[in-house]
Amino acid sequence: MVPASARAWVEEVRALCQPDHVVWCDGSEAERERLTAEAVRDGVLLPLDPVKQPGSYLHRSDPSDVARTEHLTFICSNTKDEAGPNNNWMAPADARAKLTPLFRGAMRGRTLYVVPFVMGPVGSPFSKVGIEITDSVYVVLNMRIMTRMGNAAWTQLADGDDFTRCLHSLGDLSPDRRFICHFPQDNTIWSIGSGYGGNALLGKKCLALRIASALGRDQGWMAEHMLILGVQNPRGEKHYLCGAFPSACGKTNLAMLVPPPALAGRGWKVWTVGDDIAWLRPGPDGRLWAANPEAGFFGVAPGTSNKTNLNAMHTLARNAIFTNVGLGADGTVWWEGHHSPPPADMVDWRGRPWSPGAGEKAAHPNSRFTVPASQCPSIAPEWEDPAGVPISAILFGARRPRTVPLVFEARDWQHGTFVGATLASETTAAATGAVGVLRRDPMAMLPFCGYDMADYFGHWLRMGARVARPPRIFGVNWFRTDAAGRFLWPGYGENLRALEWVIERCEGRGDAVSTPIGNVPASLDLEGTGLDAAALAALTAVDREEWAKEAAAQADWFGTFGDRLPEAVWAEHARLSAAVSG
Ligand code: O2Y
Ligand code: MN
Repeated sequence: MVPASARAWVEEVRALCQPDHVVWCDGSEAERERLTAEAVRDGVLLPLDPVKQPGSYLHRSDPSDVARTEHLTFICSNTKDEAGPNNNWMAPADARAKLTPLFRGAMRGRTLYVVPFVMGPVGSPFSKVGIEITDSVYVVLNMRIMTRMGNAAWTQLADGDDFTRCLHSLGDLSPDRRFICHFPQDNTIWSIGSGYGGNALLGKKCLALRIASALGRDQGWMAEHMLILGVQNPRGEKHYLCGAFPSACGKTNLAMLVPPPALAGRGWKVWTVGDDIAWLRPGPDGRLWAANPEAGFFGVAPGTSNKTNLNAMHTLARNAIFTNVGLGADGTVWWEGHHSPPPADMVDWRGRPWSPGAGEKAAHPNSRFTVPASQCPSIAPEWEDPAGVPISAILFGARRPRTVPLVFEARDWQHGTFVGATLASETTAAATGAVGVLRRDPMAMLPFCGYDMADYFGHWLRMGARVARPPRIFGVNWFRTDAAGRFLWPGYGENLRALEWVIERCEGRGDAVSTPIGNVPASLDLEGTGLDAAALAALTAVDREEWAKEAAAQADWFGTFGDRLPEAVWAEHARLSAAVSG
């Protein structure tokens, strides 16, 4: 059942890392129970209250290891040019020479787990097989939630060798010996020195975005940092949307949106297909189809509450692994922004006594929950359809207090590619510590594109030409403020009102006003919001002076890509500059 290619690779790694034991994981429930018991015994997982948080555990990562580490993440393509200015680059031979001694003997005294997994619905043409070798039982248990792990991978692989080789070791957890290296030409990832999230669960950002983006470029598909949702209108018709948002822009909340009473009462429903990553391929009908490669959610805990994301709260009510949140004496977890008051006698994410006046946060700002997507009340019945779902629209959203309207429609695919390429978001304290700094993050892919971003824009343009009925592309901004800094838009479930207009436009309806940056709504369904036509005018205003400044900033930034930036992107920029000047 296990192909010779996989056996040979595991043997090679075993000889290098010298573990005491080797365990081939099968993904079964019995195996999950056994590994969980071992993790509890070794203090890797702390069991939570079996009644209040059934089947759930807390993990505390090393305090120096709490987030993705972009400066230690490398694309080891054959040439530096191929990796582009958006990536750290290391020559493949240098990377192997640097990391091989770190892996040598790294698993002595530990167990080497072989984790076969499928990204994407099993048996789907979208899907890809990976094998992660790791010495972290926490990684194994998270991979079981986040991927289709186990024998399904061997079945899909048959006797082939088309799998991503994902090698991970905790090493000594020192940031000085921490490297996350991607070898796109070898379909290989090497990660050492971190046990956290995207650095260690190699199916997620490393495979499903960095490696997959390069595979997609070569094979004619797209790996995108996008949610996928289904919006069902009162006639029962569903449209599927993809959306790219930089961090701290409410992407998970949008993926699990709860319609406000006024729209729910009229029959509007929202379905979740994916919260973070979309793989897109041209379908036989001339449309672009999408699948979620993941099987679970790895969501940010702080700020998640019954008010901001009721569906997420229901999802994580059981069978969850929490990382770096606070813990009460009653065996329940807590984080800043939770709707409940903190439980009594709490310890913080490092296990130190904590009380509300402590002056420090109980949960790390990047603390997480890992839960099966199947537990989400809004999960679409078709979320694992091997065919994927047909995409009507793509949204590019960011946090922009000024300049960018609530929602606007690009003229066509080329213009939409430009809208995505110019995506920029203002930082929040949670993200960086610095507030209000504008960060460019094209298609929200800057940390995740496995090759030169200018070439990636070129790939977008080529893909548009390959589909006869491409999705329409829209910009959205839930965060516009007035002169006093107050939000103009209520956000959360009310964002469905903007999606209603998006869908009308996809159906060839919906009144629009043409502006220099694209079409904005002439009217929106605002019933029950307390907002009027003047509020809509403020939300959709396009100020030429502000846009002239934006175009100048875009030009500076595009300049960093040199000659590789496609002419079509410069043409769109010239068109915008001309439209907003004078
Ligand atoms: O900090 C990490 O390792 C996780 S980053 C992450 C996790 C889930 C979804 N998205 C992201 C992200 O950075 O975009
Ligand atoms: Mn993400």
